[in-house]
Order: sequence, then C-alpha cells, then structure tokens
Amino acid sequence: MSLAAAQVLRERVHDLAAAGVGQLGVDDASPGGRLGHAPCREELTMHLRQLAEAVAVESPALFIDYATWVQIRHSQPDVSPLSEQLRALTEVARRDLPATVGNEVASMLEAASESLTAPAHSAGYLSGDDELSRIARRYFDDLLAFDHGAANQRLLAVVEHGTEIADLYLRVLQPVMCEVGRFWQLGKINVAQEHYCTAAVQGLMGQLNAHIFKPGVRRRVVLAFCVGDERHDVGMRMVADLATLRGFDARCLGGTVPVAELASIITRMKPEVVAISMTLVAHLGEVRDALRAVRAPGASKPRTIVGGYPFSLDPELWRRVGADGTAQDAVAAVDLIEEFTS
Ligand code: B12
Repeated sequence: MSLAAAQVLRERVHDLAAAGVGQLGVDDASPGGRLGHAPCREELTMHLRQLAEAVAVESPALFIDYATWVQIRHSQPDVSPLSEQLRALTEVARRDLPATVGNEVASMLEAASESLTAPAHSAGYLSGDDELSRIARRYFDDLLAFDHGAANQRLLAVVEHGTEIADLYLRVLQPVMCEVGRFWQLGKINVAQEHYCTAAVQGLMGQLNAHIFKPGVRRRVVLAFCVGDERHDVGMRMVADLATLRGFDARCLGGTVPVAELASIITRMKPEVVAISMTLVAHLGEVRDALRAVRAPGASKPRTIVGGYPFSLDPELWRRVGADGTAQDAVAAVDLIEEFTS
C-alpha cells in the first residue's frame, strides 16, 4: 500500500500544493512575515516530495526529521507557518486523496505536526574536551577565516605524528563538516563559505592519498557511489579511503551516478561489495532502483551496503530499500565490508 500511496502523492504533488495554498488562504497581499503565493507553493511542493519518500518506506521518522530541519533552517518558533502548512496539507490530503491513501498521508503529517516543538539549543558538533576535538575546533575556525592552506598543513602534520586517518576522518573532518552544515542552516555562514570549507576538506583528503594508497595486489573490489541527484559524496569517499587502507581495491564513482549505467559497470568491475551513500531522503527511490540494478540477472550479484544520515535516523531503512546491511560511520562500514567478504 505505501508504495502505491507514495506514487499517488508523487503524481499529485503540484495540485495538492496548489490546494494547500488555497487552504492557507495565502495571496500576495498577505500580511508581513507570511510567504507570498509562489514561494508558499514552492515550499508545500518540497514538503510533499519529502513526504512521498517517507510514505514509500513507511518511515514517519524521516518526515519528522525533515520538518524539524525546516523549522530550524527558518528559525521558526513553536507556532509557526510550518505547523500551519502541515495542518493545511493534512486537510487537503483527507479531502482530495482517495480515502486509504489520504489517511496514510494525513497520519504522517499529523505525527510531524505533533512532534514540532521549539528547536532545542544545540551545543554543536565540536564541543568535546579531548585533543582531537580541540584540533577540530581550530580547523573549523581556520576555515571560517579562509586559511585553508595552513589549516591543511597542520592536519597533515597531525597524521605524520601518528594520528590514524580513521580518527582524523571521524573525529575531526566529519564533525567539522557537520558544524559547517549547522552554521549554514542557522544562517551564520553563506553557501560560498560552505563551498570553501568543503573544497578545503576535499583537498586535504586528496593530499592524504599518499598515506592511504600502498602499491600491491588488491583482489577484493569495493565499488562506492551515490545515485540520483545526490551530491554529498565526502562520507562515501571516507568509506572508500578506509577500505583502501584495509587492503581493499576500493573504487569511487563519486556522486550523481546514473542508475542506468550501473549494470554495465558491475559486470565490468565485478565488485564483491557495492556501497551506496545517500544524504537526502529525496533520493531514496533512486537508491532502491540502484540496488535492483546491481542485482539484475547476469550481473555478478555483489553484497550491498547503504549508509548516510537517513540510515542512521531510521535503523530499519536499509532493509526496506533492499540492501544487505548498513553502518553508521566509515569505520563500521569497513568492518561490515570485511564481514561480507571473509
Ligand atoms: C558539504 C555539504 C554540501 C555540498 C556537498 C559537496 C560534496 N561533494 O559532498 C553541496 C554544496 C553540494 C551541498 C548541497 C546541498 N545540501 Co548539503 N551539506 C553539506 C554538509 C555541510 C556536509 C556533508 C558532509 O560532508 N558531511 C560529513 C560526512 C563525512 O558525513 P556523512 O555523509 O554522514 O558520512 C558518514 C556516515 O554517514 C557514513 N556513510 C556515508 N556514506 C556511507 C555509505 C555506506 C555504504 C555506509 C555503510 C556508510 C556511509 O560514513 C561517513 C563517515 O563516517 C552537510 C551537513 C551535514 N550534517 O552533513 C549539509 C547537508 C547534508 N545539506 C543539506 C542540504 C539541505 C543541501 C541542499 C538541498 C541545499 C540546497 N538547497 O541546495 C543541497 C542538495 C544537493 C544535492 N542534490 O545533493 C542539509 C540536509 C538536510 C536534510 N535533513 O535533508 C545538510 C544536513 C545541512 C543542514 N544542516 O541543513 N551540501
């Protein structure tokens, strides 16, 4: 039922968004602080697309997390346009969709409405007391000061003095990137600054290649990528780098790989494990399609693992998309790859 309900929702996103705008009584002369007609319709469209993906995998947690994200991004207080929007969409779903679909959709919208509270104050990702947390804070500050050259040199020195690359990735770079995202979400930095920080981290990871790749025979191929329009590929590269460090022949295809090309690449590379990374719930459908393509008749049928933020949020999501397993971080991902190939 849920896949069918999600399909109905996807097909009717535009007319339901328009009905939602009508339900809210929004027009361009709306009083200050309210969205005008077009932006409101755009927002409702975005909510409905996310909702469709959550409905498809029967995961209220995914939609609740999305609603919480919207609330923080817009710094909305408790009684906010978002709760009004969710209420309007609930009315529209019950009124305009076939009863079975409408009920399913409406109950997920209601669960999200009920869970909306004033956004809690967060201490951020860099508040630890240990040495690596201090290094992470300094690195973050350096990047916000646009000083990536010296910042990266300092981190390279940390590795040369014996810090494991896995620790650098999970305890410095990952929290720094999450903090960058939090700052962007709160409007404390803009997109250009976020791009600069990402480029600095990617540059550092490139420089670390010399410490990661050691020549020699590597037999077990691991293929890592993201599909659809998924551009968040830093976590996936971490998985591939740490797999390389543990002796795998890990090959990274990067982000936004077309699903249609997967079967031929699998046939050619014959990976033992395929690792798919996803950050945005909007790409769930493509991840499911990719898993199907990887297992298509004639292909070499590798084991499949999926990971990225939504899979940590909903611990059963990997099963529902049809993967063989998941892991919360890059070290656990490589442990799982070892388990699947031993
Ligand atoms: C950098 C970044 C970008 C860059 C990505 C560049 C790149 N080449 O990766 C760019 C600018 C492209 C981008 C764009 C967008 N972004 Co962005 N982005 C980020 C940011 C700041 C960092 C991502 C990152 O590198 N994290 C660090 C890595 C190491 O963490 P990770 O991916 O979770 O990986 C770890 C684990 O999950 C696991 N893992 C990962 N993959 C796999 C795979 C397997 C198989 C396994 C087992 C494990 C595993 O291991 C990894 C290492 O331990 C995040 C903030 C955040 N909290 O992550 C926002 C963030 C993800 N982005 C966000 C948004 C909204 C967007 C945009 C929609 C913004 C917009 N309006 O344009 C677009 C969408 C683009 C798209 N179509 O993909 C939101 C998502 C909110 C949500 N809940 O949906 C976030 C959370 C920011 C925020 N706080 O609001 N973004």
